[in-house]
Amino acid sequence: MPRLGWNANQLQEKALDVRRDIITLLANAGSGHSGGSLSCTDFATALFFNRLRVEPREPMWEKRDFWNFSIGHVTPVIYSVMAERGYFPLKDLLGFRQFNGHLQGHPSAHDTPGIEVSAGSIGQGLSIAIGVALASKLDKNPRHCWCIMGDGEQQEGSIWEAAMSAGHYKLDNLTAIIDVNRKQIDGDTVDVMNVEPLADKYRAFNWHVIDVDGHDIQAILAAFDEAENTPGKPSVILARTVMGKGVSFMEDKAAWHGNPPSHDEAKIALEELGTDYDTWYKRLAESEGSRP
Ligand SMILES: Cc1ncc(C[n+]2csc(CCOP(=O)(O)OP(=O)(O)O)c2C)c(N)n1
Repeated sequence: MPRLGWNANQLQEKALDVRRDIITLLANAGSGHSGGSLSCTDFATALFFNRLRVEPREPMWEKRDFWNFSIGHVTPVIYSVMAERGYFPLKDLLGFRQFNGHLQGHPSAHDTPGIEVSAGSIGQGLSIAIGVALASKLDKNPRHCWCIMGDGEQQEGSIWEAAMSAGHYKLDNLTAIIDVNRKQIDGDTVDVMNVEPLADKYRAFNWHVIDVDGHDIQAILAAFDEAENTPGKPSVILARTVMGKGVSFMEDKAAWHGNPPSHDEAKIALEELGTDYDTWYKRLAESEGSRP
C-alpha cells in the first residue's frame, strides 16, 4: 500500500513548504482563499504525507483511500499538498485560477486529476463521503474515507442529516476532520451562528469524537491512529486551529477568509516563512514536480 508514513519532523518541514506554496500561488493569481488554507495546512500535510494510501500517478487506483474537501474554497492548500505529493507538477500552481488552466478556484473533478468531487457549495461533501464509505463496505474495499469540513460549514442543515446516517450505519471506515478555526466569511462563527458544542453534537449522532490542537503534528497523527482504529462508529477529529496560521498579519482574522495577499504582503509573509518571494516563485516555476 503506497502510504508514505512520514514522521512529525518531516511533516513539519513539508507543511512549511506548503504554506510557502499557498502564499506564492495566491499572490500570483491575485485572488483566492488564504485563511482557511493556512489553518488546514498542518493536518492536510499530515494526511497526505503520512496517512493516505494513494497513488498520485494513478489517481483512480482501485484501492485508494477516498478524500474530499467539503470546504472547496481552500483550493490553495488542496492543490499545494497535491502538487507536493506528486499529483501534478509544482509549476502548475502558478496556473491557479487562470482561464483554461486545470486548477480552478474551486475543485473540479472534470479539470484536475485526483480531485474526485467537485466542490464549492458548502455542506455537500460529508454526504458524498458517506456514500463512498457505504459503497466501500458493500464492495469489501478496505479503503478509509476522509472528509474535511469547516466549522462555519457546520451551520448547513445537510451536514446533520449526513451525520445522522453515518452514525446509524456505523461507518467506521469514515473519518471527518473539521477545521475549527472559529472564523468564517462574515466574522466569528460564534456570532454568525454558534455551532458549538460540536463534540456533544457529534457524540449524540453516535460518532467517536477526537479533540486536538490542529497545529500539533504529533497529536494529529495520534488522532489519525485513533480514528482509523475505532470500531463500530465514524470518527470526527475536531482540529482546533487558527485562521491564517503562520503569517502574523493573517492570524485569527476573518478578513483573510477569501482574500489573497498582495505582492508586497506576500513578500512579508514569505520572509516570515523563512524564504523570499523570488526564490519560492522560481522553485515552483522551474520544477517539474517533487515526487517524494
Ligand atoms: C451553500 C453555500 N452557502 C454559502 C457559501 C459561501 N461561503 C463560502 S465559504 C463560507 C464560510 C465557511 O466557513 P468555514 O467553514 O468556517 O470556512 P473558513 O472560513 O474557515 O475557510 C461561506 C458562507 C457557499 N460556498 N456555499
